[in-house]
Amino acid sequence: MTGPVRYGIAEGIAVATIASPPVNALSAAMRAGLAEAVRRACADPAIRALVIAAEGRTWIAGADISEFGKPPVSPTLAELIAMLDGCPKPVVAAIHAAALGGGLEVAMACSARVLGPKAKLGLPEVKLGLLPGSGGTQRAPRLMGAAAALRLMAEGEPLDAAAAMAAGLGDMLAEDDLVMVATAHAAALAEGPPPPPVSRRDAGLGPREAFEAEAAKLTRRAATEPQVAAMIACVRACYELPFVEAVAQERAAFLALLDDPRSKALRHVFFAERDAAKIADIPAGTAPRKVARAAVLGAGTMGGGIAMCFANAGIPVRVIETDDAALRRGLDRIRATYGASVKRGSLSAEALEARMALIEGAVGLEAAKEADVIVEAVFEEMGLKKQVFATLDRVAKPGAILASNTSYLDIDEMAAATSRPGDVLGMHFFSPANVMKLLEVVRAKATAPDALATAAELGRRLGKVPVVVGVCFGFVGNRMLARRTQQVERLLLEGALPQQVDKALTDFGFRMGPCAMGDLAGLDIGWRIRQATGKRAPVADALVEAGRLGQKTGKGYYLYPEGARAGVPDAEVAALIEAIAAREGVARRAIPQDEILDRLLLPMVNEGARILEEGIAARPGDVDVIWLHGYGWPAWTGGPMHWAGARGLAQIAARLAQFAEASGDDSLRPAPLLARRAAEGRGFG
Ligand code: 3H9
Repeated sequence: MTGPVRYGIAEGIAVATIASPPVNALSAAMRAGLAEAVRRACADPAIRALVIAAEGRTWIAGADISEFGKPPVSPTLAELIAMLDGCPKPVVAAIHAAALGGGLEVAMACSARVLGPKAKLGLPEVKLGLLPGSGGTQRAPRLMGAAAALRLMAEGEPLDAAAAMAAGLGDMLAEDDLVMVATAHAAALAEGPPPPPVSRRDAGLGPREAFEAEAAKLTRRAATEPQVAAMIACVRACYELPFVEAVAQERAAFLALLDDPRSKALRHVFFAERDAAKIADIPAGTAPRKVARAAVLGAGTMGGGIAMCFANAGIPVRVIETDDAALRRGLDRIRATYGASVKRGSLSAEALEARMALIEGAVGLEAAKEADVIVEAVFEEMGLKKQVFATLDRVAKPGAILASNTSYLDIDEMAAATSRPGDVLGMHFFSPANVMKLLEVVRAKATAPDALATAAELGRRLGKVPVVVGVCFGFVGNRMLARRTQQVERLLLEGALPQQVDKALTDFGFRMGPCAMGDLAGLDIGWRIRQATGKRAPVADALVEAGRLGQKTGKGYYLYPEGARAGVPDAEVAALIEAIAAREGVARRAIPQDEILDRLLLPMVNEGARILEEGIAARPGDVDVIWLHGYGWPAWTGGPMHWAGARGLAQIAARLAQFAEASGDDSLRPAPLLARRAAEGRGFG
């Protein structure tokens, strides 16, 4: 048998081996290969049982997500699974790595599962806005109990081999020789009476009360995540409906979810995240440079957070400051941040010490000379940055990556301060750097392809989602954010209050609105940038000038009585805004929430279109990934560019034109790319 499934026979046991790189997804060809193996094993009287094994980094990663929404090709996964379920000879799954989604559903339709030490079993469909759609909601409860199965599906996180054994998903653990052990197990099963198919093991469901208690814990999520509501209903059907009817209910629910815009958006995110890792237009096979040691310049909040990223990834890092006192403060802050994780129970005391042991403090730039990558996180001032880069040019070893963590300054200018601009790029972390997933890798004019590949690979080693962007003021994320910030200011002057602005965004799905966010970060940050760039924001400036810097001073857009983390609206702020509006000659009016939302989001989409047209971002999905991982844009809307496309660019263009008309601000006119795509009836993708 050719194709992705090899068929072999050893001592009366057939072994079907899957090899379909990269992840053994259940493509049409693979389903056909497996179905053929089952048919052949059943038809051959010399065969007593069948083992399904696989090669590669996963056992089966699940259904082929890229086939979703296309016409079904027989044998469908449901047909294959029905064949396995009805197979008169024992079928044993020999699982060496991840069996996810449809992959685990295949395994659960087998008579038994033998796990290798690196096996991982999970049903991650929830993350794609789906539920297991090939009998998983019926078989997992019969193997592990309905309550535990519901938890597995709702969390979407895989169990490792030991946990899967304890849960009842695995029948046997094979420390080594997995296929041999599975073959022996299959032969043993063939000796006795055939094991009942999992579809008939109703005794495994466990008490209904335990399931209902688990379902009750998911009430809140079920209200907003349709896939969670559907999985509760399907698992409940285990108790109420015959297996075949319950599977039909699951199928109908799966198809309905597949069509839901939220699932479409989450599937877009899945591929966009993976595409973002691909760097356009660098020669194929460009090898990244070796990174064994790092240095971070600056032990402030940002520098400290970046140093923690290296230590968390097991990379020794030197944190460099200009004097002992600043260094001490920085190192103390890092220890305190780790200490908080130990208190919360998310880090052990030993791990804290192990990570601190990887972080070494030093004074003076000479200390950066052994590092393979140097990230500067010094004060945002071009003169200082250029000085730092000129010094690094002298001290850094040849081939070291010289990276700036600047949020908006010109990296080309910094590169020009060195004699090795090919080694210079941006690594823009987001605050708090040790937590936020996004890393903008900024490609300057002269950045060498292998330097870029190194930064992107390093980003992944640090557990980040790296996205390559070009040089411009604020790069992608902050450049779009500036459009939103501008609108916040105008909305406040024209009639909205901070709590109304924030509510528009939290109702949309952001965890926090821009005013609460500003208070958390400190309003002085934006103020300092405006001072340096000659811009003004009457309301935000007035708050800072009145000493209202945000949470750290107990008041900003909101009041924070006695160190409270959630702010309360403050009448003083309302009065201040009204006074400034009067001073600026702006007549205030009640602004409906949908207008607030559109005025916050549409100018960002417009800026995203300009960014794409200028080539600052390579793909619309890259812009989405940046907003999802750097700014908390709700994933189930797919990110700004996907969301805009799904809503309809024609409508967005019309709305922007209205805003431009009403405000006299031409920058709100639909960007050429947006206008073109709107006219063509297309999205950005
Ligand atoms: C399902 O099963 C529904 C059923 O219940 C019912 C159906 C009727 N399909 O992540 P990586 C590609 S829903 C298609 O970088 P890693 C991926 O795009 C599915 N393609 O590797 C990438 O392509 P490229 C439930 C897939 O080693 C390449 O493989 N299963 C699929 O870091 C490498 O991926 C899931 O949700 C797929 N299912 O991580 C699991 N999976 O190179 C989804 C991957 O062109 N997958 N690709 O960019 C994962 O979580 C990770 O890929 C995995 C490997 C952990 C497996």
